[in-house]
Amino acid sequence: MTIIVHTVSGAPRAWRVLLGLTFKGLPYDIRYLEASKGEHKSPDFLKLNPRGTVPVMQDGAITVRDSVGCLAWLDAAYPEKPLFGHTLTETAEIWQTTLECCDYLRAAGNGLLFSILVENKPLPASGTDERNALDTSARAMHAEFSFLESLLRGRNFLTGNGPTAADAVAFPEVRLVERAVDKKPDIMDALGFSDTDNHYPHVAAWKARINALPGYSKTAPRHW
Ligand SMILES: N[C@@H](CCC(=O)N[C@@H](CS)C(=O)NCC(=O)O)C(=O)O
Repeated sequence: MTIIVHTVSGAPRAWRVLLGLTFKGLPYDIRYLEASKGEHKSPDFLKLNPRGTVPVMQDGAITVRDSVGCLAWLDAAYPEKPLFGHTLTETAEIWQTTLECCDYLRAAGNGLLFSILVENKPLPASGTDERNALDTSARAMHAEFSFLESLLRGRNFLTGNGPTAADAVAFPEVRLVERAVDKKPDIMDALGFSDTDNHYPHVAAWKARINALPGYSKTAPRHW
């Protein structure tokens, strides 16, 4: 039976699961929900996930919600090409990096990008409380990019030479920053994000490596 992933196109947390499936080389189908029509809040979808969020993954009779829950379940169900490592040492590093990215990288992204991409607000004037808060968020995101850059020195992926759950979680968060640079170049430039590939060359090479993986293009948001 083919694994089904319910998502909304461009949803970074659901993208994590699509990447995990791709890293493991497992076949899957995508069911796209239209967020603008509220399909992720429909009674039928709420039966699968009462929170009305994506991803939701189904494999036969099993339904799993929450992106990291899905990644962990995939390793339990399909142990080949593990996303969480072969050895206890690898597993420790992958889990800690995965959860650090879930906490700190995602929080930095929310702080930086909500007003820019979701609320569509202009850059607040210098010296205002709103601008100070955005500058603080930008510094937090630069710190997270520097953290990823340091992990990637001398390695192809965040925790070693093959892609793992940590890469599946971090990559969509990083691509979301890149999307903001594409959509709002002036604002992102003012916040120091115009030239991230030169500032963070290991992150840039890592992104290119993930882009080049077989099956990557099926995971990529349709409208980005
Ligand atoms: N912790 C959850 C978060 C899921 C989540 O926030 N999904 C977003 C898309 S990336 C969503 O469905 N948002 C719609 C909403 O909250 O109504 C996970 O990792 O799966």
